[in-house]
Amino acid sequence: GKDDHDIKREDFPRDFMFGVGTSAYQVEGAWNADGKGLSTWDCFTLRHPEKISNGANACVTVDNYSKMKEDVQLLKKMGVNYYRFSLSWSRILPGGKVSMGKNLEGINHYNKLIDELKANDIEPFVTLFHWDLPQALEEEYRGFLSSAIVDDFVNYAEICFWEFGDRVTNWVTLNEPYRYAFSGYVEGSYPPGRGAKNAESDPETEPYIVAYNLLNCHAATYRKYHEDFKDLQKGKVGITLDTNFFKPYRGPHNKDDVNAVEYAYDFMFGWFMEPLTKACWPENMERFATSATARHPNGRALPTFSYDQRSKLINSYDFLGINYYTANYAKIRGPLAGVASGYETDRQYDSSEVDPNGKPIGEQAYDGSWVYLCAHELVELLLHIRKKYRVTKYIVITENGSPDKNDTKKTYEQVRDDNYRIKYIKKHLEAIRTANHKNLNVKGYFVWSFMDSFEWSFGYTSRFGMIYVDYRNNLQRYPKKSALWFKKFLSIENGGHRKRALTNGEHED
Ligand code: PNW
Repeated sequence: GKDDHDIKREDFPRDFMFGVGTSAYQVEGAWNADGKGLSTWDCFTLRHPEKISNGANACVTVDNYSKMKEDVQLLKKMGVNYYRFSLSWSRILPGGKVSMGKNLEGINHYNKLIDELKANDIEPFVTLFHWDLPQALEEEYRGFLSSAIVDDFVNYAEICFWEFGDRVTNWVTLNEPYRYAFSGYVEGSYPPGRGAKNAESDPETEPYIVAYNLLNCHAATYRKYHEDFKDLQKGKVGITLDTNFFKPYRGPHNKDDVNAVEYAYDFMFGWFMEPLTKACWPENMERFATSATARHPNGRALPTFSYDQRSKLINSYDFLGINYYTANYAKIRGPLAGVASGYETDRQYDSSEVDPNGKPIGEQAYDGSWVYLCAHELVELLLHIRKKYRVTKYIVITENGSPDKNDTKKTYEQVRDDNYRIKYIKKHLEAIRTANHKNLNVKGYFVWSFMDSFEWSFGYTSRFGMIYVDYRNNLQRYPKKSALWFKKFLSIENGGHRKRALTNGEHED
């Protein structure tokens, strides 16, 4: 059949977006160079080294800020036609707000990056916000806990559209608002470190307020682009949501776990997708998050979207970005003992990476990793999304990838033959081919990540790159086997858009 031959470039339309991704805080370094202001991640890693493996930070990381041209050459060699990266808000607006002044050197850096990409036939795919909020806004009004963020976000976005929109036509407003709200305000593992374990915070309301403000930032930015820039710049504005695929723990006949699957979507993907499509919260979220509690004896309520916010939200995306890594089992759970009431107790389900017999849900990247290879589940996820949320706009897989198999090993020799990653990517490309045969309208695929970099809580202990970075020797870059595999897959012989550009010392197999 048409779905079972080895995956080829020709299985995808010529204008399919093939790329790799990074984010500003993870790769740039240059944390205080050329007028950049501090971000919440700069401050958090320095103040809370205990929250990051080995107390690491990304003040320097892989120094993509200075190695920008070299890195664009690596992208070119790889043969990708798109590159996804994010802008550092505090590099452009050091104090977060326009009134505090623009940083022309920061703007200039991104102008150079964008020009360099275009000169090498690579289209920029740009995320406005990949979690690194200007610290000044966190301090002034507690960042996304305040609706004051919306005007500042839109003003920042407007500067980006104004400065870069003549050359950038693919925009993502937010990367993974779910993880931003969950890790920052439930787990407390990301800045601002709030949540159940932080006595000052209110886990019953804060994650929901943050989600509300994130959504309003997104929607207002989308409308701003369509009102003031779209006619001239002709670009697209989307949002990137992260979701796992969920399966009922005890199988499809267990009603409780089938409900748990619903709750899992409602509290992860639907948390953002329902507001974007219906301008309201998922019904189950309304049901479980509005009860009377000790902290809120008169009952607590989810934030309500005003009429104006609703009309901005509905269908406020030209495409839907999805970050897909793995699947989980969902199982129903009763009241939670010993956990502060809030988002975590509201969601009524536990996730599990193994079935009731202890069998893992897919091939695990390495012992202890959260990534399992569950590629066919991506097809099911896309079908589910289309059905449940009636998504008809095109989809871009904005992230998909795996950490190195042997994650404790550090040398190039130990990780260069990344066969697990090659298999992982191949299987997901096959899944996308199948999805498109079912008219699921996937127009792009970005591997996470272009190169090894600062992996948030994991610091430098988890490597997602197709390019290896030697942290012990001058941050030298070397391709892992997957980079060469991807290059071959994308090459002209396979119907790729560009001639092969193999040079000095590189060999194919
Ligand atoms: C995403 N989890 O984050 C981010 O968008 C990237 O910046 C990040 O490097 C990449 O995935 C790989 O982790 C996630 O623990 C972080 O389930 C953690 C999880 C999922 C996504």
